[in-house]
Amino acid sequence: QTLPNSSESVAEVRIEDDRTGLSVETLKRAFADNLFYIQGKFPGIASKNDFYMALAYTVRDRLLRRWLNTAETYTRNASRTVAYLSAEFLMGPQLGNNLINLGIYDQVNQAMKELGLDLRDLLEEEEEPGLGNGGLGRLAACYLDSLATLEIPSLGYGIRYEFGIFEQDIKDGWQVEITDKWLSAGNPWELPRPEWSVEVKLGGRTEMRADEHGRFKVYWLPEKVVKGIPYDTPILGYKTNTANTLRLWKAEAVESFDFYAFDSGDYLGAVHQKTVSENISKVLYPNDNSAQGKELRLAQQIFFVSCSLKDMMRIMEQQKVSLDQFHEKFVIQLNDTHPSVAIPELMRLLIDEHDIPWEKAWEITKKTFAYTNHTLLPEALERWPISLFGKMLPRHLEIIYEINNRFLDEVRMKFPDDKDRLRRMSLIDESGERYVRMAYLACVGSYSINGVAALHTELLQKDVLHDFYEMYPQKFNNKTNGITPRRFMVLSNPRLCKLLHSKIGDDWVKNLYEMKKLEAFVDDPEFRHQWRQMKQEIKQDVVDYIKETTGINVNVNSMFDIQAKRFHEYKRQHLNVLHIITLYNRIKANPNIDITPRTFLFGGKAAPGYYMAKLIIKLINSVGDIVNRDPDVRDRLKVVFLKDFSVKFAQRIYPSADLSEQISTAGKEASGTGNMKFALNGALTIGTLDGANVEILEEVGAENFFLCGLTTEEVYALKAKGYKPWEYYQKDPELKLAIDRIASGFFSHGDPNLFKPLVDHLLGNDQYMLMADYRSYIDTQDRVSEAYRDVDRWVRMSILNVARMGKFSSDRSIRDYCEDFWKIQPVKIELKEYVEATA
Ligand code: GFP
Repeated sequence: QTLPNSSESVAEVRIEDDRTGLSVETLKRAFADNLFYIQGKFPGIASKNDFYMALAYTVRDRLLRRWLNTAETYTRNASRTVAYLSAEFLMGPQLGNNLINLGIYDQVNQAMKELGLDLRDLLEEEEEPGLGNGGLGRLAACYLDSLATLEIPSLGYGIRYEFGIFEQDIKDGWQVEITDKWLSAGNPWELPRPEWSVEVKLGGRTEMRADEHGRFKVYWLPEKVVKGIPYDTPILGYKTNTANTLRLWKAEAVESFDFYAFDSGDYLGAVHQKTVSENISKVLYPNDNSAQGKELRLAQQIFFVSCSLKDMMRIMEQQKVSLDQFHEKFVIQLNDTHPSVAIPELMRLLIDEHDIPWEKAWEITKKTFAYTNHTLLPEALERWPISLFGKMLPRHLEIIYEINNRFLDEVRMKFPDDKDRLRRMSLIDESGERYVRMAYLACVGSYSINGVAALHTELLQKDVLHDFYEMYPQKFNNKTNGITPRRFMVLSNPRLCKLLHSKIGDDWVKNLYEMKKLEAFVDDPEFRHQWRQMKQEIKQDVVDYIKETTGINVNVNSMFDIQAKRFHEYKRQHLNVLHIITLYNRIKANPNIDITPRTFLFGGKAAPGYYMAKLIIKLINSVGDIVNRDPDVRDRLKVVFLKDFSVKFAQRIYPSADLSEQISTAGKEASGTGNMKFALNGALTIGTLDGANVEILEEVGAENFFLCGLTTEEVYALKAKGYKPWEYYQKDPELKLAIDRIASGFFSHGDPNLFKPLVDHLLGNDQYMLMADYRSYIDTQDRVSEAYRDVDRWVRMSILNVARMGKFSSDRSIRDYCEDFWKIQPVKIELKEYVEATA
């Protein structure tokens, strides 16, 4: 398949050598060379992984030239830089994306063909770095792509987890977690930079003593020191010469062996220290939206934050920028509160290690940080027990106390005689066990605070951070999330791209608003026919994939109704299940009923400790077992759970969707980004007025969106009035029957206990208000079914959805960040033949 404009390379290359050349011949030579010299194999004995590695190195060589030119330019200009600090980067496979961004997908495809290999097989071979849980980590990855594409100097800083998000298997309908081993076959994309290692202190105590000038200073006497080693991955922009850096830190012991212990015969003791240190970057916490206050997690946070800040200081020294100018050289974006301990850490570095007075250090700090909030769920807001925090970071706790004292003075001044406000806003929660409130620390220490969709920002201001909004209204702003059309369209949906290319060219890849031009073709019957044809082909691929992986036969003409995202009660996959059961019940009551055939596809992982989410997965599989086998259903409904949702998986599945399920309880989903990926690929959305759904609806038009459920105000009002889920159940016979079927054990081999916790929840307090939204959801689904039967109307709506998605490119988001408060300009990278070899 031809990708848009892919024969055009990013830049003219003057010397066509084996490390830089982009022609099919050179690529073939380079590939053979890498197979031989790096993998040490000849084709006859090479494994698929060897071929993948040889190709990856071939591509990496081509990135390096751009990467070094970029680094050299930034160094020479001492360019202002965005440092994006994130505990998660859910990058997805690198090879395909790099081929797209380099503009050599077709050449490589051809080269592989001539060598008797299939590029698609090699792309499949890549183990993706799953260094994130879901939306937050994937957003960080989209933003890196856009930063490079927009030629903005930037560095992503995070943790090089040895084990990323677990692999999900399904056994007897239940989720089973398997350790991820993404590094086991080697990672061709990274370069270790041991020479830039730094040390991070942990634990111990502080002490006040005089320095050599007789001035009293605080000294931190740590209990332990860990080494951080940076591993760099180039992040190439789409058809630019800019290749920025993702720098991930690996933890190691300062000394691999404790020689004293070793000499005295305690071999295990000697390696113990090494193990303890390395644990810090061992594994990603597979949490979503719950903050657990675990010691190792705090260690991970201070570890990568401290490494990154010291790295920035090293860069400044190298570029001869004075530390007073920290905030001019760097803007640090905090991706949620996970890296917010950077605020006291920067203060500590400036004051304790560089003798900058408090006031000055605080000025610099406040002008450096910007904070993005990603959630409204109270249980997701990080707070650390003082006892744990003080034990691990005694100096930081002192600094936080001092920040808090000065901050509360400010509050007192602005709101005199308001004791309750002081209590509410204190960085220390003293209502019971004492905690440090990290979101509040982030608000006080940053000059900008943003939500990730308009509604979310509004709710932050009204509710979760209301006091801070009253205190610092000027800091608050909205930055609606976006997604990169490179990965989630060009790479993942070549069929649609080809069709778009034939009508509107491909300027949309860099300017998604260009998609608007599609509207001109919506009335063209031939185009609509092609659109439908294309969709069928994509769906057929997924039908084959489902058959191959699950053995289930799926009807390609059925509506593909997909909900793919993390499992969480607020996302309400179980509301979707109630719809499936309702349709099933209608068939059971009347086997000849005229029903629009649907295939319900689910994908997503549940946090290993989140019982209810895991039970919902089991419910889906149990309902599927019955529905898929019941002869009365006559294949009109199919339920498929596709295991191990990942970026790779997402790329395969989004293009096939007819309907995208975005049905969170209003006010709970901060933004959502899956909603954007589906719509950009031509799915219609059934959704609540939540997160970015609100803006998607605004853009595509209410007539092209299936809206359902309560609004945020209605949710609040209903809760205030006293919500009684039981009454909805009693009043609605379809709802009652659906719940009764689950409760009776119909889907659990007669066992009424299996799903009892779920049923009790729904009829008891139903925190996420499924009972209240059920009827609206079902009626809307009935409208969806009807609309789907009108093929022409459906295709029109699908085209218009794609055409109107311009706003949701991550390029737009990044541009907004740059213009509004990063205050940073693009820097053009000229591709020189050589980067100076001498200093
Ligand atoms: C969180 C929020 C989402 C939001 C993303 C990115 O996602 O609504 O779209 O962050 O801002 F919940 P998770 O990391 O929880 O998936």
